[in-house]
Amino acid sequence: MPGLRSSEKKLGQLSGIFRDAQAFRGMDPDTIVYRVWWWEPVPGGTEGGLFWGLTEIQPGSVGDEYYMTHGHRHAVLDRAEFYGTTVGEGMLVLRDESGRSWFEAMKPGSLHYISGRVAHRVVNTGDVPLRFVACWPSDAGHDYQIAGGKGFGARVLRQNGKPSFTLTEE
Ligand code: M6P
Ligand code: ZN
Repeated sequence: MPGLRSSEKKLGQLSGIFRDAQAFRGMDPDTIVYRVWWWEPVPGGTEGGLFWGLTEIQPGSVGDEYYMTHGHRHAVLDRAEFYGTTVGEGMLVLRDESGRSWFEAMKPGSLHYISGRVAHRVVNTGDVPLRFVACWPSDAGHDYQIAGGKGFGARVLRQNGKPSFTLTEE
């Protein structure tokens, strides 16, 4: 089908986003953290179209911080997005422009509406691959600066064997 794409994100491409730099340096940079398959039925930037994607995040952690997506907000700021979880357990970490950070629990069947202007990142807190589908406007684009290592104001860390959402100063 025209416009079908896929990409994989390896640890080495996620340098700076995990808190424990020492643990990160001790890991294989070729380890795949997540893969995305998506369909762009119209060219990127087209007003009024939609893209559809599937993301699969592996279970794992860097130190005590679970594997997660890089995270982004939309280049066209007011564009929204849906996420829907199909397999696994995780947390959708959100941050608005005022710097408020919060999360929504992800589990099979959970649906998440991400308003425009809100940065979003997904964390796999389970021990199986976390899969979610996404639908976003074809002219939304990605702005990765917001999450350039910091920017979410919150981290999901394993504490006493359980995920804990922790607000940070970053
Ligand atoms: C979802 C969508 C995509 C995004 C992907 C990975 O499938 O939101 O637009 O690219 O997740 O997230 P990121 O771009 O932050 O690596
Ligand atoms: Zn998005």
